[in-house]
Amino acid sequence: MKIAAFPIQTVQDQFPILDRTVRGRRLAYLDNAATSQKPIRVLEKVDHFYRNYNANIHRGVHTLSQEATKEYDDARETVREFLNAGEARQCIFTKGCTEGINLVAQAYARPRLKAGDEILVSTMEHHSNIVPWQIVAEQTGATVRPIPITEDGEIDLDAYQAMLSERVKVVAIVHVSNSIGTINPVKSMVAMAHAVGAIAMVDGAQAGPHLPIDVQDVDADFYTLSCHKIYAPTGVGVLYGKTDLLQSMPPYHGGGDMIRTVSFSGTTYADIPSRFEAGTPNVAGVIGLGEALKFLMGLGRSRVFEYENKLARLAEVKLTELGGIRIVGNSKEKAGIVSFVMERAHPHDIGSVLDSYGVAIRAGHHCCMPLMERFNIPATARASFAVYNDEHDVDALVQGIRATKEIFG
Ligand code: 7TS
Repeated sequence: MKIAAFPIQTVQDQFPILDRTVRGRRLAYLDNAATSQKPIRVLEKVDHFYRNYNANIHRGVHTLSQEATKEYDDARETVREFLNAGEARQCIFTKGCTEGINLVAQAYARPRLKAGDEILVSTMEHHSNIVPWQIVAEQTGATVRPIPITEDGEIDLDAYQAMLSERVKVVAIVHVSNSIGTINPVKSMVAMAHAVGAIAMVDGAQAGPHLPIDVQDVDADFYTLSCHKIYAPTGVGVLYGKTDLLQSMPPYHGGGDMIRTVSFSGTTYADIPSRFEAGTPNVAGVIGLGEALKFLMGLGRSRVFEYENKLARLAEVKLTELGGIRIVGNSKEKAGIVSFVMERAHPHDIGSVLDSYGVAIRAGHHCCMPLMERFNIPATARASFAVYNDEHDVDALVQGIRATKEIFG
């Protein structure tokens, strides 16, 4: 299979980590759903910040602080463009996707939910889109109900429709499954939630790196990103929200930079986005994020999607040809993630053998225990693709699996 014209060599040249070897072999990094590697321009952007204008933001009148503030604010505009949000102030910087979801659960849902209300999440959610809802359910008396999925790993839309009622106040749904790669029909699912008066939050942790995203088209009330998976430094996330909802919400954390005035007779809060960014944020990370998103947008996100998808589907075909391997998750719409199990080897054994071939994958439940339970398996082996992967990585994966088969019979 010929992979569509994609400047793979130019892309790979931008990732210094690809020069290293692992156990004497070329590194085939296929654990991108856990975190991606970083291009030189992101490393240099962060390095340049610390060397030249390291300062706290929104505080100083001095030049360094002004320069840091400008770069930080510019990154927010880049995020707006990346998500096609209406306004930059709708994009809140968090420390990760997990924090974004907790913020919505505590600042949006907690004051509104009451006993009898329902929160719908799908069975394929990452724990970070289940547990924050269970916590707020315990606090308010609401109930969390799982939307079933089919054998192929798609959301059962008929079951979802049947679960929707006026009791449902929140629907929280993953855009792309981190475990099995399913791309969910979030636009129609959001519309269905709205039809019964619920709000909808989309967990875009795995969509960010792989798909073009348009939050206005999806009409999500909230949308979260995990930026270290999108070529940015660790410790940065984004929460997008509709302006009126964000403005109606109390702060999640209290502290510096999120207030208008503070007095012992009463404190007033800053407008969005500052209201939700208490304390010194991850200035370097956010500035690095701006650069990472420019890198990805520069490659063309539809082209990236097509390229990664071809690699992942090629891997599925080659792995299946080996025999004794079952792909978990066969949704019609899938992104660059391949999950599989082998008849004789546990995923952790697969991961260890692959490591000796220089291939990095993740083995485990991928923080999706209810999904594993649905498929009646303890774990899967997961290969997840990024812009710098190529057919050699697929071949290394297949070679390692062949070796695993030989060892485990
Ligand atoms: N939602 C999804 C769909 C995810 O895949 C992850 C992380 C998160 C939320 C949480 O993101 P964080 O950046 O706040 O941690 N997923 C994975 C993974 O699949 N392997 O390691 C982390």
